[in-house]
Parts: sequence; C-alpha cells; structure tokens
Amino acid sequence: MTILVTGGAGFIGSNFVREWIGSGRGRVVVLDRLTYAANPANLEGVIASGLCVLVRGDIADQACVASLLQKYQPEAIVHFAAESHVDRSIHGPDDFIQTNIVGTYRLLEAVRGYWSALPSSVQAAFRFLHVSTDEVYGSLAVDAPPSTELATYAPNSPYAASKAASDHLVRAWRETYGLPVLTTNCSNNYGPFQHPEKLMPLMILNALARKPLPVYGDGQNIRDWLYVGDHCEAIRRVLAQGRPGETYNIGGDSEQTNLDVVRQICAVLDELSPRADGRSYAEQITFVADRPGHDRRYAIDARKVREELGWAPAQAFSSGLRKTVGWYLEHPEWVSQVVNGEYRRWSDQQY
Ligand code: NAD
Ligand code: TDX
Repeated sequence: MTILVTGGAGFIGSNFVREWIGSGRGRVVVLDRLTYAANPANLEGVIASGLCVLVRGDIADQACVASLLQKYQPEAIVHFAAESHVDRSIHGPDDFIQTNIVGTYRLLEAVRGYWSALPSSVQAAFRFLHVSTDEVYGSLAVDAPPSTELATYAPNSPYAASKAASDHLVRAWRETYGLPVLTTNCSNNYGPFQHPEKLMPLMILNALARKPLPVYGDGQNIRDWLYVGDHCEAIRRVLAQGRPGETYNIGGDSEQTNLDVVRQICAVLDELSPRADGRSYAEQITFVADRPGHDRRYAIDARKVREELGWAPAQAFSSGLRKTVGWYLEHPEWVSQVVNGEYRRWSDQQY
C-alpha cells in the first residue's frame, strides 16, 4: 500500500512514518514544506530503506500536489501538515491561515481531482484522514464532562480557529463531493522528536541548560496528555476501520495541570541527570505572564474510538514521560540541530 503523508517531517508525522514503514505496511511519500518545525533527519533511517520518499513542497501548491498524486498513485492521504504552535499563532496568525485553512483547501481540491478519476473499485477504498486537535472545542470548566465528537466548536486561539476551519472544510468535501474523509481530534501529544518550542521538551532542555522553566499564569491549566506512539496507533486504526465521514476523538485519559507536568519532569531529571550542586531542577520553575486567551482545560471523551475500533492508550503517563526525558538526554545532536537557526531566533525573542 502506498500512502501520502503531509507534514511527515514534523513531530507526529515522522513518528507515524517510521512506525508505518517499520511495521512493513508499505511505501510512504512525504510531502513537507520543511518549515522551522521540520527536521529531515527525523526520516533519515526510513529514507535509506528506500520505502520513503521525501518531497519538499507546499500543500497550498495545488499543481504540485496533483502531480505527486498522479506520479505515486496513493491509496490514502494522512494529513498532518500544519502550523502547530499556539504561541506563534498569537504573535503571527498569517502562516496559520495560509497553511491550515488555504493549504487544507488546496490539498482537498487536488485530492478531489485525483480521487474522482480513480476506477470505482479503487475509489471506494480510498481514504483522506485529517489529523486535528481537541483545541477546536475550546476551554472546559474544571468540572465539565470531557468533549465528545458532538461538542460545539468554540476555538479561542488563531491556531485553534484555523484548525476548526480546516475540520469544517474536510467535512464539507465529504458532504458535497463525497470524498471519503475521516477526521481525528486528539489531545496533547508528547514523546521523541517533538520541537523544543512545546511544553515538555522546552522544560527538559531549559532545565538542563539551567535556564528558568517558564510556567504561564498560575500553572493550573489542564491538558490531557497522550504518548505520540499511541496517537499513531489510533490513526492507523481509524484509517483501516473508521467509517468515512466520521470524526474520532483521541485522548490519553491523563489530565494534568501544567505545573504538575513540569514538576514531574524535574523529578525524572533529578534522578536521571542530577544537577552538580545536588539541588532539584524544580528550583528553576518561574511563573511568567499568561498566554493571551489561554484555555483553562481540555479533556477528551474517547469512548467512540475505544468502542468502535478497540483502541486504548498503551503507554502510562509516568513511564511515557520517563521515556521521553530519557530520549532527549540521549539525543543532544538532534536537539542542537533543531535549536539552531530559526528556532533560536524565535526563542530569543520570547525568553
Ligand atoms: P509539527 O509542527 O511538529 O509538524 C508540522 C509539519 O508540517 C512540519 O514538518 C512542517 O514542515 C510541515 N508543514 C507546515 N506547513 C506546511 C505546508 N504548507 N505544506 C507542507 N508541509 C507543511 O506538528 P505536530 O505537532 O507534528 O502536529 C501534526 C498535526 O497534528 C498538526 O495538524 C496538528 O494540528 C495536529 N495535532 C498536534 C497535536 C500535538 O500535541 N502536537 C495534538 C493534536 C493534533
Ligand atoms: O513555556 C511554556 N509554558 C507553559 O506554561 C509553554 C510552551 C507552554 N506552557 C503551557 C501552555 C499550555 O497550557 O503548557 C501547556 C502546553 O503548551 P504547548 O506545548 O504550547 O501546547 P498546547 O498549547 O496545549 O497545544 C498543543 O496541543 C494541542 C499542540 O502544540 C497543538 O498543536 C495541539 O493541537
């Protein structure tokens, strides 16, 4: 089976591609614009295997996407490509509107042209899986039930609004043109290869560099955490067995305040890489100004994917966190590649 993966050189996409090829499922064509968030090194091993082709290109370039589809004839698309960082969307929404909304629209149009010309037997089996986020549902009160697939959309950041718009476009291409789409809305991912602008790697790397650990506001905002490998497994299940036109919520059943997450990271680091002075990394925790429009709580009700597709997270939060901290400790060369250049300029402006 050949699949096209957009955004496959980023965090979740590259984890997905490595696992897809590692488990012998077939060939992958990665379409990625290689923005600051991408690292082609994430795919080195799989490209060497000959089973993965990396094409540098923009999902908003409809002609480029159309020619790739003609050339490689994929049986499915898994759409990860996006601008993904909420803080960046607050400082500059343009790229978010362009990639997440216009890009998804252009991609859908290219895919619609390709799909509608396929022989009917191939057409019936074709799938377009759109990877989205729990942030589209907006902020939940601490005692509110977790969001189901029927929750009202109430995005609060430019990032969340752009992802919500892309979800609506995907839905419309099903209802209007019959494209066999699937959408997944997932909670916060963590694990290897995540860009150091995101909470967990940022805290790990700042701790080791003896920099402040900047906790926004009072640190009581709640996120639901899912190990990236569990998210990838859920996507594989939805792709194989999901019902076209349906949305599946994916969550880790692991709600934590940000402050608790940061304290747990410090505790693991204290054990695996103790400070020379014997003091705890937790001393570096610093409360800083809150993120504008900072959603208080996200929580996902993932009963549908559990009951229909038999998926459940396999990785407990405590062991997943330990594995993740260990990975960053063992991969300083990856970190230095990513932390140089564009990311460095951005983080210098921020902190
Ligand atoms: P990421 O920022 O690590 O990677 C995004 C990738 O998309 C990068 O490789 C980048 O180069 C590529 N890209 C950006 N613009 C592009 C364009 N115009 N054309 C082609 N490629 C482009 O993001 P991630 O954390 O891996 O997230 C992947 C997807 O999953 C996103 O759609 C995101 O909204 C969604 N998601 C992420 C999380 C999370 O916690 N990280 C949770 C739920 C959903
Ligand atoms: O330095 C920080 N300090 C801090 O307190 C950073 C970077 C974050 N935070 C807080 C903000 C959030 O409440 O930690 C929480 C997690 O922040 P991020 O890692 O930026 O993730 P979040 O905003 O929750 O969004 C993530 O999950 C959903 C991904 O970046 C999105 O792409 C995904 O859709």
